[in-house]
Amino acid sequence: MSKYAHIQTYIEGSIAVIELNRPHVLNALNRQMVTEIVKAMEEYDRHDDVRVMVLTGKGRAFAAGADIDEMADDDSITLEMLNQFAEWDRLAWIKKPMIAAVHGLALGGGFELALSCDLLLASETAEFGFPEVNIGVMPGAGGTQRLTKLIGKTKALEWLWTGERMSAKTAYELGIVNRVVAPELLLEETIKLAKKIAQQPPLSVRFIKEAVHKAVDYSLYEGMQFERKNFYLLFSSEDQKEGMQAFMEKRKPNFKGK
Ligand code: CO8
Repeated sequence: MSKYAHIQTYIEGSIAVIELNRPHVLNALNRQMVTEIVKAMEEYDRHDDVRVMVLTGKGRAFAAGADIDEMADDDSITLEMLNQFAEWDRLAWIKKPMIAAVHGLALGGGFELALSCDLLLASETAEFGFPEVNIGVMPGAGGTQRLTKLIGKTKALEWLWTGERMSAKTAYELGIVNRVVAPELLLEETIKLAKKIAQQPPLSVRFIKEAVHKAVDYSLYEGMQFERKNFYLLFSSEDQKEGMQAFMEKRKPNFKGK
């Protein structure tokens, strides 16, 4: 029996798959579900056999946002005291690659969850949007920030103010989505990409992720200093010795993540 109520998880080779599992409410994110997602991801982040994580949704949606039923009667002070976003923030500290595989709707908190991942694959039927404005609120789990950093102020404001949904094709053209694939191939293609990344030396993958994330917040010069330190640090790894030795011996490297 699964140890989680609202998600299902499994490991396939070196890939961990986390499925949002409240399809009867289009995977609306209630608080317990967010707790479970963060817990599962943190566990996989420390799991020796896992190199990449894939997040997807069961049923016809990825996630239609935060659970409106749960929060409709909340007041500001309750939300402040709950401090639920502290949990979301922990996703930013996950070191391994996280790939969102989005089919159907990714709205509000569901879109924010997908944007918290490093890569995003969408099926042709996927639609993204921030409809919070339509119900008198606004994104609260990083949506205004992450979308703006990805697509710029003017475009972000239009999507956030109108609450309209964007197609997978538009999300691709805006640079939000890595690839758009046929619905029946979504998970297969995502796992294929995850496996390709999983074959790379894990420490390089990890330090590249860190450095690229710094590029969003740091100046070019600060970012380059950070990059350089990570570059030097990799020369303390066995995988650097193995990778370069294998190149010189004209053989395939055997990376161990050490
Ligand atoms: N919360 C709770 N229940 C939901 C949600 C939701 N966000 N979305 C869908 N459901 C439920 C419906 O109530 C319905 O349940 P029931 O069968 O018991 O009536 C079931 O899912 C199926 O939905 P519909 O019958 O409405 O299906 P449709 O295909 O007709 O419509 C829509 C799909 C367009 C997605 C519609 O359900 C809808 O508009 N949903 C709300 C979308 C929305 O406003 N999302 C934003 C929520 S606010 C938010 O995300 C803030 C983020 C803050 C941070 C996150 C913290 C976790």
